[in-house]
Amino acid sequence: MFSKVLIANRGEIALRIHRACKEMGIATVAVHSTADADAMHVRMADESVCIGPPPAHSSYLSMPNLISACEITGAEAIHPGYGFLSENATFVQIVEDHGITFIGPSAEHIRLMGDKITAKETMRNLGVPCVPGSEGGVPNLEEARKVAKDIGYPVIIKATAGGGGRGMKLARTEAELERAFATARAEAKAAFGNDEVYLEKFLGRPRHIEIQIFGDGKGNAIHLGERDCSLQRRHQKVLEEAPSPVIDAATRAGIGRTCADAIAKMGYSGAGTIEFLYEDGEFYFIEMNTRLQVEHPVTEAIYDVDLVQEQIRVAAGLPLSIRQEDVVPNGHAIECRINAERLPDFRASPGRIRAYHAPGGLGVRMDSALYHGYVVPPHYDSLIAKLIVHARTRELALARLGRALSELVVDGVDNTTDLFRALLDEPAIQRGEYDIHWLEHWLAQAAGSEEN
Ligand code: MV4
Repeated sequence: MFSKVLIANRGEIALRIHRACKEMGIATVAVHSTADADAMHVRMADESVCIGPPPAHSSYLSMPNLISACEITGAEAIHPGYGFLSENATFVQIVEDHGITFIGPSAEHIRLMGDKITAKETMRNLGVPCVPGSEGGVPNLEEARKVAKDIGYPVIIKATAGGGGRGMKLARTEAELERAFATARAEAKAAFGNDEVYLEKFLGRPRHIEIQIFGDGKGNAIHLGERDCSLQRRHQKVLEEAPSPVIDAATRAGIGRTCADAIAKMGYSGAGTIEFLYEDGEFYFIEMNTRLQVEHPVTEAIYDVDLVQEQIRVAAGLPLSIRQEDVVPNGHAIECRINAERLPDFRASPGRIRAYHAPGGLGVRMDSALYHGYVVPPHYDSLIAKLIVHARTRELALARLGRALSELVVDGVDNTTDLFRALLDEPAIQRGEYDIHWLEHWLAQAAGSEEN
C-alpha cells in the first residue's frame, strides 16, 4: 500500500480523498493555487505545496507543477478527483513515466472512452445496448442524409471529441439536416480542433441513468447499480438519486451484469460510470466516464462501500474488497448539489461565508470544504457543498432531505439551497416522475410566473 498520496484537486473532493487516505493509514499531500492558500483541503492535509497562481491552467492543470510536487514530497501516487486532469490520458502517461502511480484507469482506457465514436463501437462490440445511429463518423452531408433516412427523424449530430452535452445539434426533419450538420462540424472544429461527427436517433423524453462499475485491472469487475441523474440544468446535474425510481431489481441486475462483463473483458481498472439514456424500458449507451463522479456518495450510501478506498486498493494492485454477491443495495439516497450561485439566474456568487451550519443526524452526510470566514474564490467551479441523505425508503429520504435542508445555514454567498426546498414541494419530484427535460421546463415556468 502507498504511504503517501498527492491529491491533485481542491474543495470538497480533495477532502473526500483525504478522508479515505487517513482511514487507510496513508499520509496526504494537498496542492493549491495561491487563491486556495487558506482552503480547508490545505489545512486538513498532512503537507501542502503551492502549485501556481489562481487560473486553473497555471495551477491545478499544470502537469510539471504537479509532478514536481510529487517529487518534492515523495508522494508515490496521485489521486486526480474529478474534473481537472482526471480524464487526461497524456497526464496519466507522464505520471507513470515518472514512476508515480495514477489512481485511476490506464491512459489507454481513458483515451478509448474520450473518443465518443470509439467508445460507442467498443461498447456495442461488448454487448452493451447503444442508441441506433451511424457506424462511426459521418464524413459528409450525403452520408448523413442516408443514415438519417435509415434510422428516421429526428436525429442528433454529436462531435466525436465532445461529451457532456458539448457539440450536439438536433435535426427534426430532412430540411433541417444540412444546416445542423454544417453547424455541428463547424462548432466541433472550433471547440475541439476535430470536426468529426456522428449521428444518432434523437430520444425525446429519456431519463439519464448511469451504472457505477469497478474493475480490478485483472479481468474482474463488479457493478454497484444505477444513479438517476435526470435532473439537470444546462448539462449540469442538480440532484441525483439511487436507486432510480423507475428501475427494479431484475432490470438493475441485467444492465449491471452487462456493464460489469463489458469492462471485465476490457481489463478496465478502477471506478467508472457507464451513462445511458433510458426510455420506454430500454437502455441506450451514450458515454463512459473514466473517473470518480461528483455524485458517487449516493452509491456509497446504499451499498455501504467507500469508492475512494476501493480506487486506492486497486491502484496499489490489491483486489477489490467486495464481491458482486456481497453488494446489495439498502434503502434510498439523494444528493443535492449546492452551488454558490444566485437564483433565479444561477449567476456565480463568490465571496466570504458569514455563517455556516452543516446539517447532521441519522442518515445525513455533508461533503463540503466550507467553514465560517472562508472566501469562495471566483476562479473555479461553483459547487460548495453536497448534501446527501439516506433512509430506508424514497419517501423517508425525501422527508429527511426536507429536515436536513431546514437545518442548513450558508450565509454570505447566494446559493442554490432554496431550489431544493422548492423542488421537494413538487408532486412530480415526490412521485419520481421526471425526465432529462423536466427541470429546465420547471425553471422556465417558475421564471414566467414570476414576471406575471
Ligand atoms: C442524446 C439525447 C437524445 N438523444 N442523445 C446530452 C449530454 C450528453 N451526455 C448526451 N446528451 C444527450 N444525448 C440522443 N440520441 C439527449 C441528450 C440530452 C441530455 C442527456 C442527459 C441529461 C440531460 C440532457 C439534456 C439535454 C440533452
